[in-house]
Amino acid sequence: MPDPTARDDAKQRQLDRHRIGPEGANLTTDQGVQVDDTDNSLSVGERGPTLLEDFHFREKITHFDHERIPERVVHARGAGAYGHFQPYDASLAEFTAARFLTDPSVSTPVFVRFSTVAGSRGSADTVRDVRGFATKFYTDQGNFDLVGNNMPVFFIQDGIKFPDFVHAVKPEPDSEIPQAQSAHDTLWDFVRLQPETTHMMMWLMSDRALPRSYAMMQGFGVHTFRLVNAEGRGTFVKFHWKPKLGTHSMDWDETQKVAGKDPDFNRRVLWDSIEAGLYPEWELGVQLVPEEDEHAFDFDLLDPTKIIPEEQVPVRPVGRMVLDRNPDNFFAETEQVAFHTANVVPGIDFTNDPLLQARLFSYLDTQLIRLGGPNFTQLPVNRPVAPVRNHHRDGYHQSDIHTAKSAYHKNALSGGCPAVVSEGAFKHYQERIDGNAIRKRSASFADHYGQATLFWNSMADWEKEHIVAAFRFELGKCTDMGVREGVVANLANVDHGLATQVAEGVGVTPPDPVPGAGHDRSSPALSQANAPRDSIEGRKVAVLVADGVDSGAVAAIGDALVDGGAIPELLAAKDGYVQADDGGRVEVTRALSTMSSVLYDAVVVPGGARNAQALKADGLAVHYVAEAYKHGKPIGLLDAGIELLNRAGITEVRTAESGTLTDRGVVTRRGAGGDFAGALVEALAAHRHWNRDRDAVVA
Ligand code: HDD
Repeated sequence: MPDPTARDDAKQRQLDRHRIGPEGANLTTDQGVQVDDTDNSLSVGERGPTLLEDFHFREKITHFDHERIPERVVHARGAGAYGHFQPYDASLAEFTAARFLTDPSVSTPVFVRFSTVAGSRGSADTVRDVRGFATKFYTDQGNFDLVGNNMPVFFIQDGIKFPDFVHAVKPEPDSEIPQAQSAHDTLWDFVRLQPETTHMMMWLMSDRALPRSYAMMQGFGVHTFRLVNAEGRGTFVKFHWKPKLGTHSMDWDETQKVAGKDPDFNRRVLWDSIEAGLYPEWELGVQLVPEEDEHAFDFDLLDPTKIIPEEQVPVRPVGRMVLDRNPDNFFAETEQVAFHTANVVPGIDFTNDPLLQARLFSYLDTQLIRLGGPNFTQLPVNRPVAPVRNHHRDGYHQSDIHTAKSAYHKNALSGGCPAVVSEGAFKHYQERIDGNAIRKRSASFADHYGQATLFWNSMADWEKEHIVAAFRFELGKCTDMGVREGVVANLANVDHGLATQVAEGVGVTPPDPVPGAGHDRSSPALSQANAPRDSIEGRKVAVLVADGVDSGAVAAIGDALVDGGAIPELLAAKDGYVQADDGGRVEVTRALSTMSSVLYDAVVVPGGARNAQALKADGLAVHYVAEAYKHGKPIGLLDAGIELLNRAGITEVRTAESGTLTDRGVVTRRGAGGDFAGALVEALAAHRHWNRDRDAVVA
């Protein structure tokens, strides 16, 4: 059950003052005048022209006409939630003066918005894309925004290229095709001509671009930031979010189907899990680098196309974030929230990463037009809980009433207030800089391939297969053969085997090996194969039922799944109920036809001879099994239910003769032996089972 105490924080109390409900109210105009008819406009006679003096009509239509604001130029599609963050202890105080990171008694309210990058506001959630992971901490020292992504590097090194990159990835300008896709000529033309994109493209072609849910993806601040302690000493820092549920992804074929079956898939899962009290949770971690080690790496800390391998600098746990409240109004909160990398609090500062420096300009600038003027910080979702006092005045949508006569510093008329004080104020880090104005990238940013190779080397075999398949898909959609050739030639700098496999798939001559390219280093932390696999929380399981189903088995499986925090749903040919083998009724959650196997993490077929017979004869039920197999999902089958495997064309799997057996993530049981539910839970926690001949199955 949702924990109501979690919602009583300074931010929620502030928002309460703005929340308005309809209860017991009468309909009025915006001027508060009651309205007795909002269905008929005022006209001359029953069939005559409408009168201009109908102020209610005019106001209603005018307001409607102005309901839309520009969508975000990137990250337009998103979903958000409130929660709170709390540090584990005070150990970071040695490095930062930021109270919210160092006082374990302080729980800081947060608002998080997850997003895709390329698609429009109404585009599908499960496209191949980077996911935004932006967190606003409403700290008592002011707002701190950590505007990150679910991938730790970025496409470009200098923000001046950002408009070029975005123009390349967005739909092509003549036809506005394709929507929310990277598989088109202009993106890959940009990529082949900008080798600094290579490392990020490896991430984008990996399963990281297809997260199973927002609660199952990592977050990264990407840039190297700076922590500053009370004495003014700086330490370089990279921020990491690690999900409690582990980092898990979907299958590419599956995500494409989900985009049609449920375009709101990720948004819905986030919403539903919070409503169900299954609160998404992440651990904040930091990688710390002392300033004297700035040049101790074979890459530049200021280069946003590079990670610091976790094996080199471990991620130090700092605290925990839980999201426990959905917004009340999507537009007011999720759409109007405004994040900005420049929103920092004492104890956190910037570095000279040229991508970060560009962002420090861009976010405020874009918000001025998107939110219509300089007062968007007063919108409820954006308002800090720390007091705001300054001499900013006027502008569109000013909603504060400043009572002072003096709107300037220095003043004596208001007793010198608001006062400029040193104690508790933000003090910019005093870095000594000396140089000429110059348009030139540092030579220390020049290696575009070393970490792309590191990423490739770190992947499990199945992850490599998925990356090759993704490159083939994306380049296979490019109509310009020169684009395909250019990308493949570039990949030869990462790994010759990778380049060759991609080339063979897209009809391009495999490139010659590049002398000196590649190395044999790896970083196990980069592989999703090494993510924790000890929880089934939030997983959805389709239990297929028909008349004659073994109701005892249905109940036992349901209990085991619910105990672990999973969500079983009973699907039948029709809504309502089915007649169980013992004559009782089994309630159906939904009709098979309203859902799809791609909306579940596993499919289970309980026993019962009549049940199995009916499901075998139902092509849709059989398709659930076949498709789940194709997408690597656990399948559980009991007794007569096992027959569905054959019907689905799955022949390579060994099934139980008696007792329980798991093979390739398919759990079967005949008779009474073994712990079927336990084996199913284990297979579900493992997430996906790629050791199958998935291509042999028609689905
Ligand atoms: Fe950005 C939005 C993340 C580079 C300019 N960005 C935006 C959002 C996220 C990121 C998560 C959505 C925030 C929300 O939910 O409202 N952006 C990143 C990351 C980057 C990055 C992790 C590289 C490390 N961005 C980047 C550059 C520029 C921008 C280099 C421009 C020079 N980003 C913007 C923007 C957006 C934005 C145009 C669009 C809407 C907004 O800011 O408020 O200003």
